[in-house]
Amino acid sequence: MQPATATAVPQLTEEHPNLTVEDAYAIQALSMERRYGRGERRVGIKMGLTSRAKMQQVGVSEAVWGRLTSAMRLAEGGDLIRGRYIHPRAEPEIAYIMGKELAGEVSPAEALAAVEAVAPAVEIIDSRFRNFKFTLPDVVADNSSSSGFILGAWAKPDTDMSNTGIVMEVDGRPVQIGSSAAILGNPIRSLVAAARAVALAGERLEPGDIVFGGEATAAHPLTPGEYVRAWFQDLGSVCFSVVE
Ligand code: OOG
Ligand code: MG
Repeated sequence: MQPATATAVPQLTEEHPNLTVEDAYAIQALSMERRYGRGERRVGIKMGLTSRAKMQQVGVSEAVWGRLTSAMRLAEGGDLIRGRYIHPRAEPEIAYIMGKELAGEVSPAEALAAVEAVAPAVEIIDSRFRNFKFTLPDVVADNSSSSGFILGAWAKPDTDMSNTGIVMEVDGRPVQIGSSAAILGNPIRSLVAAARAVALAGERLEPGDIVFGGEATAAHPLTPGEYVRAWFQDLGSVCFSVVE
């Protein structure tokens, strides 16, 4: 999560080695309450570590989730100000917007029926922990590293998203290539997992909520001067520039 001072802190588990994942979700919920108190609105949720490439990149083997707020949204085609972050990374992701409520145990077909539209998207992750290093409870307490998001144009969810090709380019050069099939075999399973996760926290996905499914490749560390564009087969692209 983007700290006001953009300063890294030691991992929570260094001082509290017995911190559980359950404790960590309680910490996440409390820190989100603070943000809502400062005027930010919850606009949806993000799933993370839903692909093997990501699990390997960070050395954690369980899917996680976090909350997206209104303050995290960056304009499509706009600038990301590097100095506001600690060590930001970009992840191309498929985003869903809900047309109906969804919570609890649902099938992939029920999850898809609750989707209003899908969009190409990029999530900006920026771990609050030094060197982007964390254990599972650390990352969960840190809102699963979520720090920003950029949405492209919404499309009807009738396109088959089970094996969508994804290319992330920097200055026209591909830096990550993947397929949405890497997300739990089919990204709709991420929405199924999201419905279960929010219900366990006593929340639900409401119409208008945005859900980020998690990324299919490893994340790209951002440097000022870069122009980043993520392409998604059948969905188009989403872009932004990194400035000092
Ligand atoms: C944890 C968040 C992972 C994803 O899409 O897999 C995530 C991290 O890598 O810092 O957002
Ligand atoms: Mg992500």
